[in-house]
Amino acid sequence: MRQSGNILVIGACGQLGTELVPYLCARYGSHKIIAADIQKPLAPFPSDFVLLDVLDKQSLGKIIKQYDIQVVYHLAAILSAKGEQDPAFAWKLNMDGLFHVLDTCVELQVKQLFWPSSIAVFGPTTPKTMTPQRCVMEPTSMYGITKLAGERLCEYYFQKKNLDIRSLRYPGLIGCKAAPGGGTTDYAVEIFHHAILYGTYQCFLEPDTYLPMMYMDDAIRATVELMEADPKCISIRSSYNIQGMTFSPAEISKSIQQLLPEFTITYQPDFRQQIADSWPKSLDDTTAQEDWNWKSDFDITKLTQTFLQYLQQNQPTPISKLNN
Ligand code: AKB
Repeated sequence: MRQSGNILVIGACGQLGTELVPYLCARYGSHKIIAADIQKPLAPFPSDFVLLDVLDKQSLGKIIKQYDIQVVYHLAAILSAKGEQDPAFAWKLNMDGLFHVLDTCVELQVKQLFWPSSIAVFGPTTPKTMTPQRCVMEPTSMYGITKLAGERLCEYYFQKKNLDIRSLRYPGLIGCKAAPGGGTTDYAVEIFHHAILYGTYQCFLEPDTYLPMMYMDDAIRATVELMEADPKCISIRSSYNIQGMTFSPAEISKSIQQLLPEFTITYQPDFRQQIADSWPKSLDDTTAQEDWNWKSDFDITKLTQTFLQYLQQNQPTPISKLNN
């Protein structure tokens, strides 16, 4: 079911939005997409762009009315590592922002809403491997707490207000086009840039810290496939588990060394280690597979080849450094 009507992407300048907006423009036409963010984009979007602070509910409503928005992707959030530096603001932005979007969507009869959840909803008491869709969830980071509360709100608004809201529990997202902003899984993006620029990387997690990860192309395809799925197939209105790949810093560095044999890695774990240790290693995404045919495409080898090739073509890196 392709989306009809105009689409607003809030938090468009973030890691996900930077790649989602051009994808939506290509799929539905640039004239149907409005990108919004609290800051101006570094490079222009193919769509219209508006400045928006999601804490300003009045402006949000004005934009939705002005552009006759039917579908909203609300991506603005403070992530796990940044959230620990200012937990009160993480709560405010993540929760008040979500409330504003939910209420405005209901008030203005927006047809569909996408809101991202995260593996951060899980905590130390959650089963670590093949984490089930439904299980014990006791997150210990402020980000995780807001995401779990957000999931409950989403289901509440679906049941009580009939809002067609859909959500994914994203693993660590790895994209080559935009920098991640303040997450615990950010090392998996930084490592590629440092490998190309300096030939070495100091990792803030221990070598054997296994986490669920996903290449951006898979994440965007999952998002749009979920949004286009027949509502009758959507059995989860909190948020779906989706699995891409699982690896540790030691494993991704070995994968990089296959192509850049001189690459070296050192380890200096910081406060983010504790956050990572509280998260699962892999997720059971059977429900997403059964409901809307979810299947990931990228494994660690394809990720490494794609990312390094992109950086090779888009940054001034001597070709001889790549060994493929
Ligand atoms: C983070 O590390 O905070 C995010 C996430 C897993 O949601 N990438």
